[in-house]
Amino acid sequence: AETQSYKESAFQFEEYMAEMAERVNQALDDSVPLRHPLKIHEAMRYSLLAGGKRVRPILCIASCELVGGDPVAAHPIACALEMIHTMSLIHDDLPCMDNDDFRRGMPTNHKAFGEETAVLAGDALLSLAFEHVATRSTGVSADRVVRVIAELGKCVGSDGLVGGQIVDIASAGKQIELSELEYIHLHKTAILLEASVVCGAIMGGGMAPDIERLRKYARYIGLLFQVVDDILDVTKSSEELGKTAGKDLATDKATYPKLMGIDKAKEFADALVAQAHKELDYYDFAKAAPLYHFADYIAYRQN
Ligand code: GRG
Repeated sequence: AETQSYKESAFQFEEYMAEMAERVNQALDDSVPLRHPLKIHEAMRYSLLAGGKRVRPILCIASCELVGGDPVAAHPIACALEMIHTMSLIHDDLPCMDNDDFRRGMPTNHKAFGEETAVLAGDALLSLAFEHVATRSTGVSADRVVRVIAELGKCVGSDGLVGGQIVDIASAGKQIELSELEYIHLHKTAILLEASVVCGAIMGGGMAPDIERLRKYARYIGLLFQVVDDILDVTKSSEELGKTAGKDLATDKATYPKLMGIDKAKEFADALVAQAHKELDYYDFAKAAPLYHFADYIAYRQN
C-alpha cells in the first residue's frame, strides 16, 4: 500500500523527537529568565521546564518545515504553544478543578508554590505566550503573525480549551452521549494540536489547502490520543485485576470503551490513524515523515 513507504525512508523518529525536544527546551529556558519577583518566575519555570514530551512545539516546527518554511521561524510559536499547554495543566491540577498532587512525576504547581502562585503562574504564562509570538517572530510578515495570534486566541477561549474544560466539568458523574464526549476531547486535546500544526503552516507560508489538510490531520490525531488513552486504561486495569474480563476502571468518567465497547473503540482508533495518514498523502513521504510517524507514535504507544 502507498502509506507503507513512509516507513521505508531513513527517517529516525526517536532521534528526531529527542533532538527537537532538546532545541525546544533550550528556547523555553531562555524565554523565562529568572528575575524579580523571584517567586512567580520560579513557579513559571518549574512547570514549563518540567520535562513534557514537547509534542505541540515539535508538531508546529514539523508543520512549518513541511510547507517549505524555515523551522526557526516557528520557534517563538512553538514556545508559546508549550506555555499555553503548561498553563492549562497548572490550572487543571488546581483543587477547584481536578485537584491533582502530581504531574510529570513531580508535585503539581500549587503543591510546590501554593494555590495563589499557581493561579498567577498560569495567567502569566498565558500572557507571555501572546507577548512572545508578537515580539519574537522576526523575518515573517506581520500578517502571518496576526493570523497566528488569532488562531491561538481562539484555541484557548470559550470555543477552545476553556469550552472543553467547562463541558467536562459539567459532565462529571453524568451519563453522556458519544457526541458530548467527542466535544470534550476535540476542545480539551485536539484543538491545541490543531493550533500547533496550523500556526506552523501559517508561519511557513502554507496555503489555505495545506492549512485545511493539516487541521484535519491534527483533529484525527487529537481524538486518537484520547481513544488510545481510554483503551490503555481498560487494558491496564484488567491486567492489574488479573484479567477480570472486560472491567473498566472504577471511575465515573465516560470513555470510548464504555460508550462503544472495547472492540469498536479499537476499530475507531485504527480508522483515525488511517484518516490522519490520508491527509498527508498529498505530500512527499520524506517530507511528511515526522507527521506520519507522529500519528503512529500516538496510536501504538503502550502508556
Ligand atoms: C486555557 C485559560 C485556560 C484555562 C485552562 C484547565 C483548562 C482550561 C483546560 C484543560 C486542558 C487539559 C488539561 C487538557 C488535557 C490535555 C492533555 C492531552 C494533556 C496530556 O498531554 P501530553 O501527553 O503531556 O502532551 P506532556 O506532559 O508530555 O506535556
